[in-house]
Amino acid sequence: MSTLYKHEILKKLQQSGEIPVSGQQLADDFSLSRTAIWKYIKQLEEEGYVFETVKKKGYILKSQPNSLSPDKIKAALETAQFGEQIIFEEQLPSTQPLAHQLAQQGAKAGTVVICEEQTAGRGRMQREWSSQKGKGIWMSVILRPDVPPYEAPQFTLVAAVAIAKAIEDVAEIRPQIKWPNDLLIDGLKITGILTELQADPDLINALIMGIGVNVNHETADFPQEIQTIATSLKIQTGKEIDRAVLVARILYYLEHYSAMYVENGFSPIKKQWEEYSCTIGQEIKVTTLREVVYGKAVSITNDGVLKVQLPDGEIKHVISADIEIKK
Ligand code: BTX
Repeated sequence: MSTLYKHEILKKLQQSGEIPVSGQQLADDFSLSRTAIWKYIKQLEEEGYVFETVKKKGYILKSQPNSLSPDKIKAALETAQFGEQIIFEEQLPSTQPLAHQLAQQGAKAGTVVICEEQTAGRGRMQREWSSQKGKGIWMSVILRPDVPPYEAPQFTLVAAVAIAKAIEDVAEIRPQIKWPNDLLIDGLKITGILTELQADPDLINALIMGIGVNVNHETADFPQEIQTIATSLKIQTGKEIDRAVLVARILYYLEHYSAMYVENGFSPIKKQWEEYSCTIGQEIKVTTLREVVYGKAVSITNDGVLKVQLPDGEIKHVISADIEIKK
């Protein structure tokens, strides 16, 4: 049986809401027999979907499993290409190495590696990223932008805008972006982004965009050492969020904004970035590989570089660093 038909049938039933869709209508829409439609419905039931069958009227989708199955993500997708290929695993050490491997083997732009649990999830500079089973979105997306390698860091900012917009749509809460790679709600970390590169000196072969979003955690689900710095969408909104729908929305905006970046550079996205930013105007501590400086974040440039005014008035351009916002 074709998975393509399965998620198209699912999409129809999702869109129809409380209005029943008849087996005959589905059969006509997809040029399948009614028996084939019935088999697809049974298969979906085995995966945890619950349907109400209304006599002589058809099926109503009553509930969906809060899983990250590719079928479910694809049923919610509204992209041209992103998410066409989804590699799903229950457990991985990290989604990044597998995505790197697939990119080297020629995987298309928009290929997604996603899992329910990471046992060795990582942040920048080999820091740990806690990736609790069934609670969050732990995924890597392969991008193949036609831009020079020195522009790679700007994709972190592009992704931050894409994820912020997706969270706002799906969870109805507005996150803030802390330059360069964190999304915060109420000052606590909800999302981390890890952008890694496969490149020749003047050509990007692939960008591996690692995205971690804390979705349905309770505070006690986080390891003790990050309970005071991390939060989840459920903690913040009081609602259980459908992770597959959020994945689909992130892919939608990631496709949109990364194409916009390749076409027109960062400047058209900068305004959106600034609207979500909690960094600009703040006194910050900047830690780079070489030094620690204090100053005021004054703006970001059209290239996504952070401009920091030091106490003596000098303006420092920061390309890559960790920052801490001083209260
Ligand atoms: P980062 O280096 O900016 O942040 C890592 C720091 O964040 C940790 O040192 C810890 O203090 C804190 N932290 C760890 N886990 C969490 C969490 N779940 N929520 C909030 N704070 C946390 C950020 O790096 C980039 C993270 C990317 C994660 C994705 S998940 C999919 C992909 N696979 C993979 O291994 N990493 C990426």
